[in-house]
Amino acid sequence: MIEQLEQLFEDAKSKLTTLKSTADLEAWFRDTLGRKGQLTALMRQVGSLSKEEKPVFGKRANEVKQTLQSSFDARQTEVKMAQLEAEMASDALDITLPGRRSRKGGLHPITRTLREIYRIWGDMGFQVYQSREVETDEYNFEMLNIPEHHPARDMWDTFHTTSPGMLLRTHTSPGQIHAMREYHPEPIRVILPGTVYRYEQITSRSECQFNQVEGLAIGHNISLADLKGTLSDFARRMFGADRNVRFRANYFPFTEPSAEMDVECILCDGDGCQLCKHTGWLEILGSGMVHPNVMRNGGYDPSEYSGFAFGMGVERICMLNYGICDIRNFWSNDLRFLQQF
Ligand code: 2NL
Repeated sequence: MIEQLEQLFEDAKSKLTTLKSTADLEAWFRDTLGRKGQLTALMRQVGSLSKEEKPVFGKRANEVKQTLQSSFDARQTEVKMAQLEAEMASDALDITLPGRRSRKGGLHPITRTLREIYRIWGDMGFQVYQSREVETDEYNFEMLNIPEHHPARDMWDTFHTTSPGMLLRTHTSPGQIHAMREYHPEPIRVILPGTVYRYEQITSRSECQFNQVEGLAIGHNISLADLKGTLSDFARRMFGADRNVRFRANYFPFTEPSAEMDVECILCDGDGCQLCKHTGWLEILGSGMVHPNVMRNGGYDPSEYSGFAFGMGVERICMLNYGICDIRNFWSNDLRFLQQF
């Protein structure tokens, strides 16, 4: 029986070295070391041996079992490694292939125009002040010298919310009141960019949502000359150094006096064309000296302080700059339009 054991040992050992798959290895284990395997069967016959043979056989059988088990473990590791290497070789990435170029996005034309405006006002010492889009009636109208039932209210068609007194800002001016109340009694130089909302008919020239940049300068001895000089400088930086500007008297409830600023038509240089409706001028912004009532509402004493304010429509300026003829292009997400920028 000891010869049978040695024979089994030799056969199993040599077979093990020929196995190349995990399935074959599992089969070998079942046949040899498993509960119903040959070695187990042989060891069960130990009872038929003589008293002297038993311990010799038992000791050898255990040695054989342990040796086979560790040979099996080693072979199993070898086979798994070989499999892994084969997989890696066949699935290997070819790092010499050319990469896929990622598609570059572009900035929205309104973003470009806004950044241009920020840069120019930033160079002139104005910082960006941002504030909420949902406002109270008080900040959007009352504090700006636009009382209820006053005909001036009709200048802004308003989206009201279901909360009484809460609305979508019709201009960024309420932000100016927030800025004044935050900074008084310090001097102020801010611009206020942002989306504003008006409940009106949508056409090629007006949407119910658009962007505005307003500005505010408050301090001692700020005069209409400062307004004209600063806004003319802005126009030159924005539209070209040799472009003329003109101011026309106008009315806004929050400024007194008020004026609109035009620049010479950027298409025909003032000769008259379709863009400027043959006037030679393009209207760019509204402005004025801050009304004493508004000054007081912001916390400044109008006998000590004065200031000027202005407001411009970003879409309008962008349309003039790029020759865009329909404002609805901006927010309709048509890539054929957007990819031109
Ligand atoms: C326009 C005209 C303007 C202002 C906005 C303003 C705000 C305060 C006080 C005084 Cl808190 N003024 N803002 C002043 C004049 C004109 O906007 O046509 N915007 C598109």
